[in-house]
Amino acid sequence: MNKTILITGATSGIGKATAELLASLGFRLILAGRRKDRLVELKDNLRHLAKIHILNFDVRDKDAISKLIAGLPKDFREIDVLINNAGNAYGMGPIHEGELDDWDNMIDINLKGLLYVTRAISPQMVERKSGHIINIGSLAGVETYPNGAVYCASKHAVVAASEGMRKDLNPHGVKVSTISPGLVETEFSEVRFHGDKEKAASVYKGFLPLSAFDIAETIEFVVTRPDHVNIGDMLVLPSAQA
Ligand code: NDP
Ligand code: 8X3
Repeated sequence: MNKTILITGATSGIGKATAELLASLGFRLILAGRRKDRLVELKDNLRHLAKIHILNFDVRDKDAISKLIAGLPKDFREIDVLINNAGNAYGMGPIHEGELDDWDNMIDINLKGLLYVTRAISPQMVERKSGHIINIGSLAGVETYPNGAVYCASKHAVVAASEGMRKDLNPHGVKVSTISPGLVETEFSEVRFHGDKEKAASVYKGFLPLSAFDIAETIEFVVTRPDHVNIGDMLVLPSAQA
């Protein structure tokens, strides 16, 4: 496939499964995340399938992002598709007991980080009058639940930013899609509960959640539509979740 795709949050969960699936289809991939060892391992595992370049950055680091994007090797410089997937929840509890550092993490990573990466890459898409940005929202960006006010707010903001950027970029020939998953079993809950594996596993007990691969397949569908088709918004739920 003759497209270059940048995936943020490629070291785990949805981003990693998407990297594996898109590599198997031969897309040229730029894989981003903070855990460099995982990026290196992923590149080693996928290099027989596709051209892979890794970028090691924190989405909160706006200076590093613009430098790394500007310094991409020639083969990877023109990014056709940006998948803004990096994100997590930190903590779960009522608003009056919230940890301020957790709130900063969610807003700085899920919202501001997504915006920084978009700001660094969208100008080249506008210039070429072609490109596609896929933002990973959440069911938490469409509804709210108790003890999740700030994560839900960060994801509502992602959905709003995604709609807004679709309007801004539409006249320039750039497509914007939002994919909003329900519960997916990844490292998400382990991060949310600050490494408590037992508590994390309990989130997925008693029903069959989505797998990261389920969302990777959804992303693949959105990426592979013809140029004149844009999947605007997709809400993808496990059958057990209403
Ligand atoms: P994981 O925890 O498995 O993966 C999160 C990814 O985001 C990792 O690759 C991590 O990489 C990356 N990431 C986190 N913080 C940063 C940062 N500051 N800078 C760069 N990369 C970062 O979770 P999921 O795969 O489940 O999550 C992917 C996306 O899907 C998130 O946006 C999440 O909100 C969303 N989502 C998840 C759902 C679920 O139930 N799991 C449901 C709905 C939406 P590293 O730590 O190496 O930087
Ligand atoms: C992740 C899904 O329901 O835990 O966005 O918020 S949920």
